[in-house]
Amino acid sequence: RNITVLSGGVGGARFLQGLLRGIADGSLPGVSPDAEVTVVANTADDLWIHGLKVCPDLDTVMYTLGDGIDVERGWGHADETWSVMEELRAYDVEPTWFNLGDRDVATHLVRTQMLDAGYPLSEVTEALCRRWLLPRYGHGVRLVPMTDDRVETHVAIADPDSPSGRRVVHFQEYWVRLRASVPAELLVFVGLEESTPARGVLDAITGADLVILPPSNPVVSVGTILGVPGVREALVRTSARVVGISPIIGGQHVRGMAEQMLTSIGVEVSAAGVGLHYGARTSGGVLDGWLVDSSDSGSVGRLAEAGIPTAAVPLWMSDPQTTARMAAAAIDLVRAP
Ligand code: GDP
Ligand code: FO1
Ligand code: CA
Repeated sequence: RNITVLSGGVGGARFLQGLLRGIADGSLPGVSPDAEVTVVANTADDLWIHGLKVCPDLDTVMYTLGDGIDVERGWGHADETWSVMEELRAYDVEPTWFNLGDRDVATHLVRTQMLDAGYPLSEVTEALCRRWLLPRYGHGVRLVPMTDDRVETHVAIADPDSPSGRRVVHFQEYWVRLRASVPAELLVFVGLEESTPARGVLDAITGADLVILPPSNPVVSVGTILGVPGVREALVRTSARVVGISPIIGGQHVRGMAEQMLTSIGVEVSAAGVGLHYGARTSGGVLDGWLVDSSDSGSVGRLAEAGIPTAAVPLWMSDPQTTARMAAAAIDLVRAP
């Protein structure tokens, strides 16, 4: 059983904890405990800062599945210290709005020196995962970046001082410094159209029995992965069933900035809006099935009419066991009869 998950950071990582729990305890219908999971992670959040390459979604998945994550923050290490940041501030070196923990800095130092030595990001990720994933999951879990090429989400925001009335900031500045408090007037995915899927990404999709779109940000996490040339085509042609899970519950995101991102691209901020945005595979989209939260059960009819079989189940990922039940419902929805 090969399962491929297209993931962002916190939402995708939480979902993966449940999926892996369900695989381990054999509670997923038709999924054997030796099922292998390939995680294709978004890299458009990545940021070069203080000379270091930071890959937030890769690191959030890696630290979460490796039990090194700070659970409350959802990013960076647990029991972190901030001496490097204190020293950068003492030198008055900007930007200081992006916080790098001392332990986290070591990850970025290893990654940056391997990139400088010519290793592609996918091989760097594999090396880092020898510490975080291999001892725990063996070859049951593989984490790959969507591409080895540099891709960055940038956001155009209003700026009265600029002749164009706008200025562009990196996604991380939009989220971390601005807290997505101003409208994202335009999203620019720098380098995405020129990027190529990392080694193994297309095979992971075409060779899977099941592909899952977890409740990650549909625009800047899953959307960017779908935007890597070749990925969408692989999803349409794969013999795998493709099932998605809504990150929007009751018309709101659970955390983060999906509301702002969906609004920016003109997609309705609702479980149905996101499902229709991904589209039914039978009409050129990617979904064979879509999970909405019980509170959104009213949208099941609208989605079914659009050719998207939909189920309404609890979608709050409060703990891995609960999330495992959500994963089971997703698998059940698209299981071959
Ligand atoms: P990021 O890269 O760190 O922003 O993480 P992702 O893109 O993987 O996931 C972010 C999305 O996860 C947000 O849009 C949230 O609405 C969604 N999310 C977080 N927790 C939950 C949850 O418990 N249930 C559901 N359905 N979505 C969630
Ligand atoms: N998120 C914040 O809200 N504040 C931060 O200072 C911050 C630093 C940071 C450092 C490394 C890293 O891997 C992630 C970090 N994040 C931080 C989260 C980051 O903004 C993620 O990209 C978001 O969760 C959206 O994906
Ligand atoms: Ca992210």
